Amino acid sequence: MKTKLDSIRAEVEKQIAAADVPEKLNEVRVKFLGKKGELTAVLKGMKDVAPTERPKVGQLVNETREAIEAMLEETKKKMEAAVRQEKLAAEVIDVTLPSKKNQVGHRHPNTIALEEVERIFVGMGYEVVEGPEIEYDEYNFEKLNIPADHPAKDEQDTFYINKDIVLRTQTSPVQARMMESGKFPIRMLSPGRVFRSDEVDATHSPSFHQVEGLVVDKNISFADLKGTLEVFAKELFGEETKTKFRPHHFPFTEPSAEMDVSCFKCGGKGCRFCKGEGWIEILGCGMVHPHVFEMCGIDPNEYTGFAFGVGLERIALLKYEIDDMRLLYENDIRFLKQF
Ligand code: 2NL
Repeated sequence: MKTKLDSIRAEVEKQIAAADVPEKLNEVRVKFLGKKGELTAVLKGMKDVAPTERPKVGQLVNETREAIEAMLEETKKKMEAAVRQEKLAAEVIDVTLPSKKNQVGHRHPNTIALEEVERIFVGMGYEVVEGPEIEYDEYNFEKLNIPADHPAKDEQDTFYINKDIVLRTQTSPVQARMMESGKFPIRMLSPGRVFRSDEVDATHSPSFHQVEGLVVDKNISFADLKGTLEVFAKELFGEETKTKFRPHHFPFTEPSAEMDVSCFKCGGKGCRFCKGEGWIEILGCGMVHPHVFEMCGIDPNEYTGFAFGVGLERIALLKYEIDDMRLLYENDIRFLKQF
């Protein structure tokens, strides 16, 4: 009997040593200790053992059972410890490794220029108002005193969705709506994307950005326009900047003017940047045309106002000395990263 038990124990030891996963250990347990297991079979054979021998044999069987259980338990613990160790090893972080380089984004030069323009006018009490890029012909042209036979209305210049709806060619329709609302005074800035049917080159694009400004109140004069735009020019290009207003024509303003600033590169002496002129054209402006007021339901004898329009790309190109507008639209990271 003792040899039989010893051989079972030796066999169990061998099989435990061969087991590599907890499931295999369980198979060993079932095979030897289970209901139909080999050790259980020995126990069942006790009835053939002489009664005087039974306590001794019983004790031997129990000892073997305990020894096998202890072996199984110990091996199971070892396996679990190994799994834990493996998990921990996989989670180890080497804090001395160099970090991955973060690619930090950049604001587009257009955005930088717009935020600068907005900052200046918000500082003078203007509100920023945006509106739709698709507009009624009526708001884009008619209410702005641009008649049906005006060249700007030609299909060569304007994108038509149908005969009544266009891609806005300026942001003034946003301002026309504000005037219609009849709340005064108005001090507003309307930035946004505008569309003109232009061929792409260094200074043209079919889609660009404009910032328009409008002030409407009682007794607004051309002096207010000049003073405001002088402050704007000095804030944008430096305190020493001079301004010059040249007569011009726009259908929506009367009188109209274009404003030049003294070249911020040469201070007005004339250089390559200002093409020897000493002056750089910056924006169009004027006193709101009485017809425009009337079409927006405002009595021009009671209210006056001034308006202006700046090309945002033009400001960005000048300020950051970029010589081709197309660079602003290509979004080449090597370009954008310089601002
Ligand atoms: C330019 C000229 C300008 C305006 C825009 C305007 C708007 C209303 C009434 C009157 Cl609602 N005028 N806007 C006035 C003068 C010039 O833009 O060359 N822009 C790039």
